Amino acid sequence: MSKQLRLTCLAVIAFSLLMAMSLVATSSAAPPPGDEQFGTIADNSNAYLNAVVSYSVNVSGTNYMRTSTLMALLDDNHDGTIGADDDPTNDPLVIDVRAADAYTGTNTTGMGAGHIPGAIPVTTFTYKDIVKPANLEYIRSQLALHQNKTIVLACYSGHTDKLAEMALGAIAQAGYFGFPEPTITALKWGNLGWNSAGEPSVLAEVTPGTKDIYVHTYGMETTPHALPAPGAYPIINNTTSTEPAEITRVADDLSESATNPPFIWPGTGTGQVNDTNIGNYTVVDVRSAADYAAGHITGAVNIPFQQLFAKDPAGDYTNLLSIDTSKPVIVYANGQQESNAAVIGLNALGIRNAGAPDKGLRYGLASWNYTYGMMFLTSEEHNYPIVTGSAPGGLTYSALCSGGKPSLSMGAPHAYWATLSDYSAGRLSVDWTISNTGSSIAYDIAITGSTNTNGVTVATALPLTVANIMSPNGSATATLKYNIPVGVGSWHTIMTGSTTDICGNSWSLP
Ligand SMILES: [Ca+2]
Ligand SMILES: [Ca+2]
Repeated sequence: MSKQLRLTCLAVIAFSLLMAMSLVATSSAAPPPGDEQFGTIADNSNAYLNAVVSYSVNVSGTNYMRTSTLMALLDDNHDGTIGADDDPTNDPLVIDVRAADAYTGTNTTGMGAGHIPGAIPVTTFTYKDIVKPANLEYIRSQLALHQNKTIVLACYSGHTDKLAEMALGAIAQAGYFGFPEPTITALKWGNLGWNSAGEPSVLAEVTPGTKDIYVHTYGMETTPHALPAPGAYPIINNTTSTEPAEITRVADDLSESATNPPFIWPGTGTGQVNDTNIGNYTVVDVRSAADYAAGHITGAVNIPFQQLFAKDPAGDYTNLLSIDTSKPVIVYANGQQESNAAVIGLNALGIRNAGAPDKGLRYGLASWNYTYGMMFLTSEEHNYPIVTGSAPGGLTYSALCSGGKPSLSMGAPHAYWATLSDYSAGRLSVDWTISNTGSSIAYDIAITGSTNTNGVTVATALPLTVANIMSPNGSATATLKYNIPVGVGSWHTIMTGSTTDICGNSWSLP
């Protein structure tokens, strides 16, 4: 067992000022031009999809880690068990993004008999929650134990972990975890590839060499289709934060729908896609140009996913804007993994039909026409060790956190009466600019208290969260309201705040 290093700090940022009250005309903030958040999200999505990783890359260029590679890292002495005689220093951080009963092993009906030894669950469970602040805090605290860790996300069968991977990868590219950025990848075929004991019947092999889901032979063609003329930029105004990581985080978080999963099955059932209704959809093939030329779903356009979020030489996101969103959008690749990497980013950017989120083709091209695409191979299935129970594993390394620290400063107050009723009640609004003047990223920035002279009190409930993340030199605005007694024209105020650093250390200010 290791003990995490705890730092204590007493940075004095008490400040005093003489504030003159004045009546300021106010108006609501102007909407953003429209493509500022769009560009931030697209650029970080693009950076992630083009990031070089050191593990396996499949035929379409999508990164993942094979279960045999993970086992070799965990079972260093190759004795078939993962134990004290293995070397923990090269272990990746495995994050299980399945439901709680699958992690604990109480779900025995499917791929839910337990988890990979050492894997940690997301705290609120399932892939959709990966970029919630609580989970990011948890992952950050685990990474802080060893900042060079590779993150390996593991779901049931290797599909939803690619959704989580894209969301997590894009905000990591935006600087959420600080530097160095962790390498993030997903486990090929998920827990099914790790231990296939709970393989669902839908994946059972009926015809040798095939699986049940691959029985369709829907239409394919080799005729290329040109992209239509680009449309307008969607307006994205999800957050008032100007932090690239927070803008990306919120957009990726909002792109997940609890009731409308981002995939569509090939078939003739309700809500499924097949030969006869494929024309009702915009179909985007995100494989390579060579794969597309060799055969693609009838009517599909081709944008390789490495180019999907990229700018053209003129600085426009022409590929993204060329996706026809007048119809629901289906994205596919050889397997579902590759298309899922794109689906989250597209939905986050609002490149989607107004009535439906973009969806990946379930199990990829192989389930549309089993003579194409990437089959689930029996050789990918293993029966590696699993453990049950709810106690998270996680890393057991000595604390390696060192280096810079965040520091908060406050300034440039702007005082105004927000409303007529505030004016009548003597409730003054003050916008504070809160900056990180330290040398590392500040997290969970909050105003925790305020003392004031001349009978002035704070009307806003404290603590007040200012931001989830703030880069060095970054800043955010927080508005506090003050009760001003009649006759008071100025007062002194002192505020206290708190933040945490990359290592999870808490800092109180002053
Ligand atoms: Ca190891
Ligand atoms: Ca071993």
